[in-house]
Amino acid sequence: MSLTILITGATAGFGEAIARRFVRDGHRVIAAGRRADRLETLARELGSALLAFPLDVTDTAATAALPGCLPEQWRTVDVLVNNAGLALGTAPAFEAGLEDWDTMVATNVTGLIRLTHAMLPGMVARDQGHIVNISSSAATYPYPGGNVYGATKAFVTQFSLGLKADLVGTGVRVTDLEPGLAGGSEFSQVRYGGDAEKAAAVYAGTTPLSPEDIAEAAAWVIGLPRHVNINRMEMMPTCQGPGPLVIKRRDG
Ligand code: NDP
Ligand code: 8X3
Repeated sequence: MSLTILITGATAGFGEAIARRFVRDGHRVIAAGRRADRLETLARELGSALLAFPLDVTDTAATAALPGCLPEQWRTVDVLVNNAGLALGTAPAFEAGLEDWDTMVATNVTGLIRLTHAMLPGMVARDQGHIVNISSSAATYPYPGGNVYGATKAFVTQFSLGLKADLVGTGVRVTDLEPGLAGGSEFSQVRYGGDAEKAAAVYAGTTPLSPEDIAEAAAWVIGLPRHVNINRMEMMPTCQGPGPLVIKRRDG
């Protein structure tokens, strides 16, 4: 069955890979993101199954206008993939910039809940839909310098579970995808303010998850029969795993 799928953050990384995958699978994709030129390039490449839809998820007026501001034949959104998000910096909390914290909260938390708020009523009225939220392993496993980023993702995971609780009795599904170390996207470049060397070092000597791996997971969860809901999916590359709790020992 061909679905209409709105993906935020489709200009790069996971979102772009998910958009490509879903079009390949025969779905119609509304590709959202701030960089309109990239969306247009994607639309030219993928054809009429993809609608380029410039959107900043922190723009409250723009998100509130959804889905009514979409072209009429694109308004019935079956699946919302809340993928847009970012980490800014790895400084400890006592050195981090408030502006970075505000941007992460505005994008990863407020943008995501506003998009969801805009799209849910239609899904419930149609008794069919699927919210796929892109959280992170950082939601569960804290690490130094992950402070607000990890907290925003913990919010996403808990919000997903709360949505699932509210939607019992409707035909609307909710899935929280929680990837660990993933390369092939702009994530680390953005986190390190464009420092390509630092960004590359994150993946040195590893085989991280790829955007296509995340797209595979997204394709699987939305393709399952309607009575099956994957609540959470934590995925890591084989080379990654949780570590022991850190202990600072006194000298001597
Ligand atoms: P990328 O930086 O490659 O992609 C992030 C996307 O989010 C871009 O398309 C960007 O588009 C978009 N975006 C950022 N801010 C906004 C905004 N205000 N409004 C609309 N779109 C926005 O990173 P990834 O693909 O790796 O990350 C995608 C998601 O996956 C994020 O939520 C991230 O936290 C999460 N994640 C990433 C992991 C990783 O290791 N890479 C692991 C686990 C989770 P544009 O700038 O054009 O607006
Ligand atoms: C991105 C993965 O480990 O950098 O969410 O937080 S991590």
